[in-house]
Amino acid sequence: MATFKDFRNNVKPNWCPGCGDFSIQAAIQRAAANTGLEPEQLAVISGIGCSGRISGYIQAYGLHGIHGRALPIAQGVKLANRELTVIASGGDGDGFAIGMGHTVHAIRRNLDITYIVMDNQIYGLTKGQTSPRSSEGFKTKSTPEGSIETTLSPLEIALSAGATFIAQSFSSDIKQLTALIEAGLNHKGFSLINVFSPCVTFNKVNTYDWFKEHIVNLNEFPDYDPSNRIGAMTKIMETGGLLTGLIYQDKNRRPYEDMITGFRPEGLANQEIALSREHFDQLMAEFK
Ligand SMILES: Cc1ncc(C[n+]2csc(CCOP(=O)(O)OP(=O)(O)O)c2C)c(N)n1
Ligand code: SF4
Repeated sequence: MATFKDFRNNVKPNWCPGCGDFSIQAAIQRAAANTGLEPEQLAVISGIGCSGRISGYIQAYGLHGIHGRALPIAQGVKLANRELTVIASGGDGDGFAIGMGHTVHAIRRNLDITYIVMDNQIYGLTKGQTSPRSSEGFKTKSTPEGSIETTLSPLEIALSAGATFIAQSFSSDIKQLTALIEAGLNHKGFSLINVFSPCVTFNKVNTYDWFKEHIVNLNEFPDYDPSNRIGAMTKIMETGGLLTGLIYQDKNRRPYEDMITGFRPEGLANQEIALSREHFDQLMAEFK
């Protein structure tokens, strides 16, 4: 059986020392091993951004895609080979700015994919511009006088869009993060896991200390019920979206791929897809 070390490759991440993304990489590797996966059973599909590099740092199938397009690619991979476990990953810019349309529809489509957003509340790769996750008043090169836009709440949007699994974590809490990724991998449907992942180089506001001070762990509420959708929305709003833990899960809705009629359970790679002579002649006859 594979251990987390089997999900390591020999590519050295070029993230800045201290970047939150390192812990997310480690948590994915641990969660994959804990759920009994082998590297060849996993595909990690990422967008573009510092965070998007993650697909190159995990020993598994992988694709470093296009900015904002991790989810369309990941959904295609899952539909083509439902035997693969598919993780999509990228930054808050990738998923909640340019890719937001895909995110909302992937959530409501509910294919069995785990989507891990590395949320540093800034555009890291392009050297520090304001993202939809940046706070009002946030000063960067793109908003030198402070952002005058409202901060996007992806958790509220996900819940409204019909999400079946929503969790949030912090890259420093690797124990909680690993457990939530495991829960996402085990969930039959689309799992959104938003992870606060400090950008130590460009975001001097939302630092490790800032998150430690502001995060509200759902463990503090022993009566919290993640199957209660209204309760989940209330808690997200009450905490200003800064809660961590399993926020919402609907175990009853079936994933998209289970509901498509005529969709064969075995992956394309294992199907006999060559046309028989008879079938080929039938098709050709239609063009005569
Ligand atoms: C279509 C397209 N538009 C814009 C860019 C430029 N670009 C690359 S990464 C990025 C944003 C990076 O921020 P985020 O997705 O949050 O990831 P991070 O680098 O912070 O991990 C942008 C705007 C691009 N590569 N492709
Ligand atoms: S610029 Fe920020 S997000 Fe990018 S690697 Fe460095 S610390 Fe991480």
